[in-house]
Amino acid sequence: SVEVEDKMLDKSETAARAAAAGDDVAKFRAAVISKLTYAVGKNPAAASDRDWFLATAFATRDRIVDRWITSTRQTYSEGRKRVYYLSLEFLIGRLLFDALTNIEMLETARSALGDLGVDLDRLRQVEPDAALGNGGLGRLAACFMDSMATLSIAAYGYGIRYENGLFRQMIKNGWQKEYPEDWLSFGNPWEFERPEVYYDVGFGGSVEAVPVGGDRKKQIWHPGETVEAVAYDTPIVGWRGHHVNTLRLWSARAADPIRLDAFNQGDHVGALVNQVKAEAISKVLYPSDATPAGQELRLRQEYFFTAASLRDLTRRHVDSFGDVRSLPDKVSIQLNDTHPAIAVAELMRVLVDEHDIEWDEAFDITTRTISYTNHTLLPEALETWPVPLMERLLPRHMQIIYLLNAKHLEKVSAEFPGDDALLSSVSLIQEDHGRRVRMGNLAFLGSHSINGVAALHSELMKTTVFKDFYRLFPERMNNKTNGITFRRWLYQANPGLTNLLVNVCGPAVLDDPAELKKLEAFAAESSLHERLMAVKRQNKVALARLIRDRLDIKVNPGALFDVQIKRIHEYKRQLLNVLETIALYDAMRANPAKNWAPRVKIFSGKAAASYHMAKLIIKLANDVAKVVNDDPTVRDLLKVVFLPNYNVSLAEVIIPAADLSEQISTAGMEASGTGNMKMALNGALTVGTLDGANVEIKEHVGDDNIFIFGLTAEEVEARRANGIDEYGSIQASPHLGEVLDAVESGVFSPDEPGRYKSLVDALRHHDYFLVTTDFDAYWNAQREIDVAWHDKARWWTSSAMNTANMGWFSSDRTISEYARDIWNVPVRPGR
Ligand code: T68
Repeated sequence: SVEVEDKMLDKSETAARAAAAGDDVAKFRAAVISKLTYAVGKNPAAASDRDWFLATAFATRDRIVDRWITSTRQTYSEGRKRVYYLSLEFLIGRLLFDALTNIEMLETARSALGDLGVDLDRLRQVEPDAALGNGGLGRLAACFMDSMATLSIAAYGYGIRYENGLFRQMIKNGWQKEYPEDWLSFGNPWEFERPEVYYDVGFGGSVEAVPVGGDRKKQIWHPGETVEAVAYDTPIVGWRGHHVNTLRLWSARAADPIRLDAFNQGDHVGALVNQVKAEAISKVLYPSDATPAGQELRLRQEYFFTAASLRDLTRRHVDSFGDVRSLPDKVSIQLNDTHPAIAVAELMRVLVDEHDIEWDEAFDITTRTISYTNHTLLPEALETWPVPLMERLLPRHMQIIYLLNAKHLEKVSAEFPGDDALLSSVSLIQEDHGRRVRMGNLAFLGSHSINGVAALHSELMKTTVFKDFYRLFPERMNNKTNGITFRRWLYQANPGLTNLLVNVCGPAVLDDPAELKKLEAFAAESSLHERLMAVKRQNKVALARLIRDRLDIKVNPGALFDVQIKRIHEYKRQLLNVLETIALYDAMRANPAKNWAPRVKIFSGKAAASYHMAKLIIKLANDVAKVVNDDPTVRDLLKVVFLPNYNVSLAEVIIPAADLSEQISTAGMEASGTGNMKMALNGALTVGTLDGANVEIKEHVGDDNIFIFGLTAEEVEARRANGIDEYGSIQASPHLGEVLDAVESGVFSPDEPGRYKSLVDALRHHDYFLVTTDFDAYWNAQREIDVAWHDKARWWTSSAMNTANMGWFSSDRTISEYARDIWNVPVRPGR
C-alpha cells in the first residue's frame, strides 16, 4: 500500500499532521464501532466481514454528507447553472475505496480498522459491484460523474435503479451461462431512498383536443396507466472532497394500491398483475450492448426515466428561477446516446401542454437546453421504434414528433427544393420496412450540440450516419474525445505506480495529469525501469494469484501479459486474437527453441445472451485454452486464460498487470474505446488498429511506443465496396490456412468436430470484419512485439513514455471541454 497523503506534505508540516491524523484514526474507529452497533445492529465479536463493510461504508458516507449538503446549498444560493447527465447506464463498480480515496481517508480507515483487527482490503472484496451498465458507454457515465464533481460542476446524473444489474457470467464447459446479478440483496449503504420524491409517469391512453377560445385547441393527454418513479440518491464525491454531486436513480413503483383497486374495480389479483407490470420497468438492465433491444419494456424504461428526470429538473428550475423560459440559461441536459432521446418530445410536451408556451418558442428552449452524444456508427445499433408501438404507448409524443417533423421537412424543402433523397434521409420517420421513429434524428434535431467520442469517430459521423444532418447544421457537430478518471484507474487500481509517479513527478501529479509529462525526462533511465518493473511485477503476481484461485491455471509473472478485455463482439475481433494464438501455438511447437516472448494470453468479457457468434467465440477461446494449457511442449512459452465475469472490479486487477493492450477492432468501427486509455496509462503498450481513440493515443505516446497494424478506416470502406478477397488473403498467408483448417476440422473440439464449421465458413466467404485481411499484419506486429519484449531497455522506455503522455486522456480534460463548448458552465478544479 502507498501512503500517498504523506508524499504531499513538506517535512515541517508532517509532525502536526501526524498528530491530527492519529486523532482522526481514533475518531473514525469510534464512528465505525458506532455504525456497527446502531446502524447494523451487531456487536464487534459477532460481526461478519459484510457487517464491518456496512459499518465502514456508513462511517465513510457520514464524512461525505455534510459536504454534499453544502455543495447543494451553494449551487442553489449562487443560482448556478446545472448540468443533467441522462444515461440509461451507470457502470459504477464498488464505491468504498473510491469514496475513501477521494476524501483522502484511505490510510486513516486502514489504520482505524487495523486497530480493530479488521483488514480493509478484505472488506473491499465483499462489496458487490454496481453493474448498472453494459460496457464503455455506462462506464464513461461513471467516470464523468467523478470528473464533474472534481471540477465542481453542479451536475446531476439521472438513470434507473435496476434491481438486477448486468448478468453474472459463468463459464461451464467453455460456454457462457448467464445468471442474475442481485447486487442489492444485502442492502446498499451508499444510497438514500427519497420516498417523498416521486412522480407519476404516464403511458398509453388518449389525447383530447380541448377548445380554448377562438379556433385554438389545447391537447390534453389522458394516460391509460401510470407508474410512479421514486428517487434514490447516491452522493458522488470529487477528488479531495471539495464538491459532492448527486446521482439520482429512479425506481418504478405501482401507483398507490387504492388507485389500482379503483382502476381494476375491486379485482385484487388484476391489481397485482398491474403492480408487477409497473415494477418490471426497473427490474433489469437490458444486457445487449451496441444493438438495441427493440422491445416494449425497453421503450418504457427510456420514457420512464426521461419523464421523471425532466419533471424533477423543471420543478427544481422553477423553484429556483420562477420561469421555464430561462431553462437554457440555467440548465444543460446531456443525452448519453439516444436512449433518453424521447426527452426532445417530452420537453416540448411539458412546455407546450403544461406551461402554455408557443410551439416555436418551446422548440427554441428545447434545442438550446439539450445536447446529444453519439457512441456508435454501427447501423444495426441505431435506435428506431415502430410507429404503432409509439402511438400506443406515447400517443401525445407521437403527435409532437409528427409536428416537429412536418416543420423540419418544410424548412428543408424550402432550402433544398426537389431533393427527395435528402428529405427522406433527414426525416424523423423511416418509411421503408414498416414505419419507424428514428431516435438519432430526433436527438439531432432537438439538440444544439451533437458530439462524437473520438476525433476519427466524430469525422466519420459527418460522412455516414449524420451526413445529411451535417449539411443542414454543420455548426452543431463537434468532437469530445473520451477520457477516464485517474482516481479509479490509477490511484485506486495501481497504488504502486501512483506512489512511484508521486515520487518522480512530485505530488502535483495527483491534481494535474499534465505533470505526468515529467516522467519523460527519466524515461530511458535504467533506474526508472527497475522501479517500473518492480511495480508491474507485483501487479502481475496479484493477477497470477487470482488466475490460479479462479481457474486453477499457473501462469508465470515473468511472461508477457497480453490482454484483451471488453465486451465480446465480432467488430472488436477477439477472433483475430484467438486465431493468432493458434498460429503462435503451432509455430512454438514447431520451433520451441526460437526466441519467443513467453506469453500469457488473457481474455475477459461478456457476450450478449442472444449473440450466438460472440458466445461461440468465447467457447473457441476456452477450447484453445484447454489444448494449449495441457501441452507440455509450450509449457513455459504460452498459456491462454479466459477470466469469467468481467466487471469493473476485475478490470481493476487486470489493467495494472497488463504488458500489452489489445485494441484490434476493424478500423472505423470502435467509436473510441476507453479500456485502451486505462491500460496505456498503467504502462501497457498497445497493439492496435487506427481506430477510435487509438489514433489519438498514438499521437500522444509517439509512433515508436505503440504497435499499429492493419487497414485504415478508409481502406476498410474501399475493401467492402470492392469485394473482400478472403480467399486471396488466406492463400497469401503463411499461417492462416493451416489455422483455419485446424479449427474447421475439430482439432480444438474433438468432442464435436463440426462445432466451428459455420464460424470458419463465414471467415472464408463473408468476412465482413476483415479478420482474414488483417491477419498477417497482426501476426507481424506481434512478432515485432516479441523482439521489443526481449529488449528490456526499449520496452520499459516505451512503457514510461505511455504513462508520461496519457495525461490528456483524463476525463477531467474531457469534461472541461463539455463544460466550455457545450454546457457553458465554469469549472473549478478543487486543488
Ligand atoms: C461504447 N458503446 C463504444 N454501447 O462502443 C466505445 N449500446 O467505442 C466507446 O468508447 C464507449 O461507448 C464510450 O463512448 C457502448 O458501450 C453500449 O453499451 C450500448 C448499450 C445499449 C445500447 C447500445
